[in-house]
Formats: sequence, C-alpha cells, structure tokens
Amino acid sequence: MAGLAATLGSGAMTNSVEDLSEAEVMLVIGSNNTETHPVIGMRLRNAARYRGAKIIVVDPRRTGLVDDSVLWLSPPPGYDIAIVNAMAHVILEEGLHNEDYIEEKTEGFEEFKKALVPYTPEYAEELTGVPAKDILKAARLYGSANKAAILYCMGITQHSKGTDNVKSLSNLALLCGQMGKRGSGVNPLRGQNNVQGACDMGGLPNVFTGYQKVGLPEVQGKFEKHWGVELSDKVGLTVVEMSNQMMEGNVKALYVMGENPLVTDPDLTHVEEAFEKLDLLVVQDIFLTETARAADVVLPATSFAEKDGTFSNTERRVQLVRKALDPPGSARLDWEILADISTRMGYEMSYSSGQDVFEEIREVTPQYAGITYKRLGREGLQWPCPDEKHPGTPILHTKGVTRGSALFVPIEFRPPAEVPDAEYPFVLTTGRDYYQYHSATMTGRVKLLRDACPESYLEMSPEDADKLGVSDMSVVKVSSRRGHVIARIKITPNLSAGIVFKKFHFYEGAVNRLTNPVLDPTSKIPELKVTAVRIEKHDGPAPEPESQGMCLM
Ligand SMILES: Nc1nc2c(c(=O)[nH]1)N[C@H]1C(S)=C(S)[C@@H](COP(=O)(O)OP(=O)(O)OC[C@H]3O[C@@H](n4cnc5c(=O)[nH]c(N)nc54)[C@H](O)[C@@H]3O)O[C@H]1N2
Ligand SMILES: Nc1nc2c(c(=O)[nH]1)N[C@H]1C(S)=C(S)[C@@H](COP(=O)(O)OP(=O)(O)OC[C@H]3O[C@@H](n4cnc5c(=O)[nH]c(N)nc54)[C@H](O)[C@@H]3O)O[C@H]1N2
Ligand SMILES: [Mo]
Repeated sequence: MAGLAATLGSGAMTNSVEDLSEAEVMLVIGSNNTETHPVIGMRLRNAARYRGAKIIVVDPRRTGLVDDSVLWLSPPPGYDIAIVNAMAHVILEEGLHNEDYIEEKTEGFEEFKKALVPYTPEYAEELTGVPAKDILKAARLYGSANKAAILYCMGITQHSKGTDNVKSLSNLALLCGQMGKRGSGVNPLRGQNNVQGACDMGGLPNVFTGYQKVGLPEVQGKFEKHWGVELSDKVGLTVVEMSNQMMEGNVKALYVMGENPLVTDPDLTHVEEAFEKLDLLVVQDIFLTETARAADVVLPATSFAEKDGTFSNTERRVQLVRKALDPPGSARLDWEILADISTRMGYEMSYSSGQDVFEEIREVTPQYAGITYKRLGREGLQWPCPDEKHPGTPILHTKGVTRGSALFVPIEFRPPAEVPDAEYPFVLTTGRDYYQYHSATMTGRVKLLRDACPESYLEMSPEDADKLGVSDMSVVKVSSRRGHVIARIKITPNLSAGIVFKKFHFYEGAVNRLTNPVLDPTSKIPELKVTAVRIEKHDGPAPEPESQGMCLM
C-alpha cells in the first residue's frame, strides 16, 4: 500500500497531532482534512470553536473547514507558490520575521530575501486572482502568532512542482521561527493508515529501512552482511516511471501488492497499454480488483483485521494491530506469501511471526531500535526511538533541524504544466470524498457508503453550468489531451468559474483517463491536481457503477 504518496519520501509531520491544536494560527493548505483526515479535522474545528484558534484555508474549493476559518484564499490549482511567497514578502516588509531564529538556526536568508522582492501581494493577485488584501491579512495572522502551524496534503504535493511548493512552505515557517516547538512546524498529513510505515520500511525506490540510502557503501555493506547476499546498488523506479519502462519493454514482470494502479495511476489508457506489454503480472490483494483481473497470478492476502503487526501513522507513531478475525478461504498473511516466494526462489526466509519480522526491523533500523512489541502497548511509540530506554520523539527538530542549520531555498513561481487554452478551457482538479477510499475496493462494497457516494460526478460552479447550458445530472463528455470520460454534472457553490472537480474513486468514468502524468523532478509525483479539459454536452447515458465483483453488504 505504498501508493503514490510514498514517493513523498521521508516527509513526516514535524509535530504531533495532539500539540498542533495548541497553535494560535493554522495555515491549512491543499488539505481537505474534515473529509480525508476527519479525526484531525475535528480537532482543528474544535481548536477554532472552543480555543479561538485562527484557521486560514488555502484551497481552490470551499472545503468543510472554511466554515470554521477566519480566512479562505482560493487560488486556481497550481498557484500556491505565488501566495506563499507573497505572504513571506509581507512578513519581511512588516518586520514580522523572527530575526533571532534566522540568525541562529538558518542559512541562505539573504538570497531568499532577494528572490522575494517581486512577490508583492499585488503581483500575487495578478497571478492568482486572490485579493491582495486577503494575502496581506494571511501574512499578518501567520507572522504575528506565537505559535503557528502549517498543515498540507495532496493539494500541495500532487503537482509538477510539488517539491517547490513544500519548500516555499518550509521557507515561510523558518522565516517566522515556527519550527521545533509545540503548535508549529510544517506538517504533511500522510494518506494511508500505514504509508508512513511503508516508507519507513524502505517501500521507496532509493532507500532501505529508516531512509538508509541505496548505493552508500556503508549502507550496502550493512544490509549485505545482515542478509548474507549481494544487493543491487541501483536506485529503482517510481510508480509512473514503471509504466513508462513497461511501455519501452524494459520492465517485463510486475508484482503489485496492495495497489490498484489500473484505477489510481494517471493517464490510465497509457498505463493499460503498458500493462498489456508485461510478460508476467502478479497481484497480491484482498479483493479481485481491476488490476487483479488483468493479472496472470492472483495471490489472495489477508486484511488488517485478520493479522498481527504494526502500522506507523502520520505522526511517526508505531502502533500494534491485533488479529480479530480468521482469514477467509485460501487468503494468507502478506509476509507469509512473500517469505514463501522468496524461499522457492532460492533465498530462504524463515520468520515465525509478524513479531519475528519486527525484531529484524529493529536490528537494521536505527529509528526503530528501541521499539519492542512489549513497549508498544496501547499507545504505541513515536520514532526516532534509538534504544529501549528512549521514550520516543513527539516533536522533531527541537534542537535545530537535522542538517544542523536549516536552509532557505529561493523558489520561483512557475505555472502548472497545463494551463487552460481555447481547446481545453477548464482546469480539472481531482481528489477524494469522505465516504469512499481510493479505488473503492473496500468502501465500494459497503452499501451505506455506496449510497452516500454512488458515483463520481463532474462538479462545477453555477456560472460554468449556465455558460454550458447544463444542469444537475446532465450528462457531459470531459476530454483532456489524453482521453475522455462521460460523467453526470453536479453543480456546487464550492467551486469558482473555470475550475471543475472530479473524484477518482470509481473505475467507471475513471478520472485518471484524463490526468497528466508529468512528474515533479524530485519527488516523482504526477500532476494529479491540474489537467486542462474541454466539456461538451453528451447524448448517451452516463456510466453506471459496475456491480460485477462487488458483494454489497
Ligand atoms: N475518505 C477518504 N479519506 C482519505 C483517502 C480517501 O481516499 N478517502 N485517502 C487518503 C490518502 S492516501 C491521502 S494521500 C489523503 C489525501 O488527503 P487530501 O490531500 O486532503 O485530499 P484531496 O482530495 O486529494 O485534496 C485535498 C485538497 O486539495 C485541494 N487542491 C487541489 N489543487 C490544489 C492546489 O493547487 N493548491 C491547494 N492549496 N489546494 C489544492 C483540493 O481542492 C482538495 O480540497 O487522504 C487520505 N484520507
Ligand atoms: N486522479 C487522482 N489519482 C490519484 C490521487 C488523486 O488525488 N487523484 N491520489 C493518489 C494517492 S495519494 C494515492 S495514495 C493512490 C492510492 O492508490 P492505490 O493504492 O492504488 O488505491 P487503493 O484503492 O487504496 O488500493 C489499495 C489496494 O490494497 C488492497 N488492500 C487493502 N488491504 C490490504 C492488505 O492488507 N494486503 C494486501 N495485499 N492488499 C490490501 C485493497 O483491496 C486495494 O486494492 O491514488 C493516487 N491516485
Ligand atoms: Mo495518498
């Protein structure tokens, strides 16, 4: 379940969920957390309602949290850098920056300052349409708070310049010394229950466990000694790179475990073609997904409720999961399947239990060394936890940041890879719904959730609907440079003219037929949040959600 979010690398929350709600000001940017992280979302709402915390939301859509915010900035998708740089510009101009922190803890301030000169709020308004006075207000709120936290999610990272987006937020926090204390920091909300754990375990192309880099002689040596084999020192491929290489014939076999790329990867038609070129496709999943249906071999695995193990959550907290049910039919534990395949391929793996695997994790992963099943108890422990006496680490970077001195990086605004033009005049952004989870393999089988979110509409503003002459439930054809889908319209006041939104949860009318696979050069995340599209009325029916393989209950 590494998913695309895994390409975020070692990005982890600097702070804990619990201390975040102490912030006086929270900048929530590209995160629809009342739907996607509802426990955190509720804490933010409570902080606003009962403690007077001031929330600033930056999102092209009017998300649920806007109701509890003091300010909502609504730039088009892909324009955050203009806003964040302009906030930094104002903070500097008004002397709201933290000189002591900058002096003691940071590097590169002068260059950063120089790069900010052009980013007046008026210039940012020109680029984004967000009123300069709102940017000024946001800057003053963030800049004058004692404790101010930044929370971001996929609205920031799923861009061809996602890394720059994150760096611009980090600049803003450094400028105000909002790091290394309670209620501050730059906090990415991790997506899946265990995406943090998957990354910690080296479920990334360039690292072993604990972010120990592939290719470093001391790291290679350590793992070769531990496992008693020679290991490749080549960095592997990320998800989108894999389908590109499959297309070229350079990747011939693929083993997919807990992912459903034939729904969730961008430019789906290209991905389907790439999958057809494979000699061997193995899928290990708990359901017969769209990807599993295309496989040569399907290995039925067990769900979270049917096994013991650990998950590491968004605040680096390692927690025990305990088996509650027996697995159905021939389903087996994920680690057992892997160990058996490894043994049959000539390298014997003879773990006796999940706990046995965890003991090896501790041995080779410094951050996990002090964590034992016994210590985890009910609450779990937050890594780094280097030895068995160590209490765990709720907040990172309290003694300055890891590189000793935090670096300001000048970031220039660049528009997204696709901007609207005469042929494709709308900007499509994609995302999630409260009631469905990704490709709906699990949530789609629950009648209650299916009733609450039965299909993926094309959501648009009343202005655009008027202009196109469509109304609620009208059927349209949505086309991008890569393909088209048919969808029903849902009119919503939460979007501005020119911007449309579609959820990616369903295979029927899959929005990823449209999305742009262009990658961020560093994180290799595709630009799932910005696609230029054309919308036309369509005479035929809208696609009905398929019920094949879905056992509704
Ligand atoms: N119910 C539910 N919860 C989930 C999931 C799920 O599928 N269903 N998935 C989980 C996973 S793996 C993840 S990664 C998280 C994702 O959690 P989120 O990132 O919160 O979810 P998204 O809907 O992808 O996008 C968040 C917001 O980004 C906004 N946005 C789009 N483009 C931009 C932009 O350019 N700038 C800004 N500032 N905002 C933009 C969108 O309008 C949207 O409101 O959710 C997790 N939680
Ligand atoms: N257009 C668009 N596309 C997107 C995104 C977007 O915002 N917009 N978001 C992207 C993001 S952030 C993510 S994380 C991805 C998610 O993309 P995927 O990870 O491909 O989506 P899921 O549907 O969560 O697939 C997880 C699979 O794991 C299976 N599974 C569950 N538990 C287990 C288990 O214990 N063992 C095994 N072996 N299998 C299990 C489920 O049945 C399911 O088939 O989608 C990405 N795609
Ligand atoms: Mo994700």
